[in-house]
Amino acid sequence: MKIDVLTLFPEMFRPVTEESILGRAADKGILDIRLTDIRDFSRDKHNRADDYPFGGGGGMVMMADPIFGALESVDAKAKKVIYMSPRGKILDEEKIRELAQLDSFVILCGHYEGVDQRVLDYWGAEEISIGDYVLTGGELPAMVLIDSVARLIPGVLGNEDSALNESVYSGLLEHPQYTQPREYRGMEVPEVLTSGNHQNIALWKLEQSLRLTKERRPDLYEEFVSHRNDKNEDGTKRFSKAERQIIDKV
Ligand code: 4FD
Repeated sequence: MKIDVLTLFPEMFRPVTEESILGRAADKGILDIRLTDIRDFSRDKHNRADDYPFGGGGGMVMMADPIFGALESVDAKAKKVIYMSPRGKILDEEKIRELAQLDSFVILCGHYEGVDQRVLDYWGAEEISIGDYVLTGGELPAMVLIDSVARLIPGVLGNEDSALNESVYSGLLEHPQYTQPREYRGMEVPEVLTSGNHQNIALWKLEQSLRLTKERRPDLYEEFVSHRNDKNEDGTKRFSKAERQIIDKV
């Protein structure tokens, strides 16, 4: 997957895109993140990329021309253009899965009070928000988007931390996790997890996920429970008798 990022601060992305899991994906050739400095496309004698807003109101607005130049340089007419913005639709797992299917897309990062509206209108930009709060720029939201999409691309995560692991009981919060040592400062790991009984372990995880979801996210819990009798594609039941007993108990 190729992702073009248009920003006034390309250096912000290097540590995130070159380190750890995303860096390894780049080395493997699975992920190609290209950084474009919008300022390189300024034709102003002082390399300006922003100006005062028409109509007043304070702050600065990123000018259309450098952004048009940057978008043309990455052949954005043929691609989906995403604009990180507090006005956008809030990012969720459904949108992340949709983007993970694409071969390429472009992310535009705004700063100050955002970009000239004509950029968004002309390029048909899709506005995406990572939550109801305002940041000084779209760079951190872009990194959140990139990370969330990248981990769904086959080969990016090792088998160990595969995204598939989560989809088993998707729609529920994750159960608690433990690792060595079995006892730490008097606190024991739940015995079932060290029992070697994989059926009991799976049921324990389901029960923990259900309890946590009921307490913290009653909306997700109600949605999950309403599907307790669903069938799989092949007509078999989605949940075993033991699983349905747990669901009814919680
Ligand atoms: N919640 C988000 C995105 C960008 C941002 C900006 C208009 C400010 C938060 C357009 C105003 C962009 C988000 C830059 N803050 N700040 O996803």
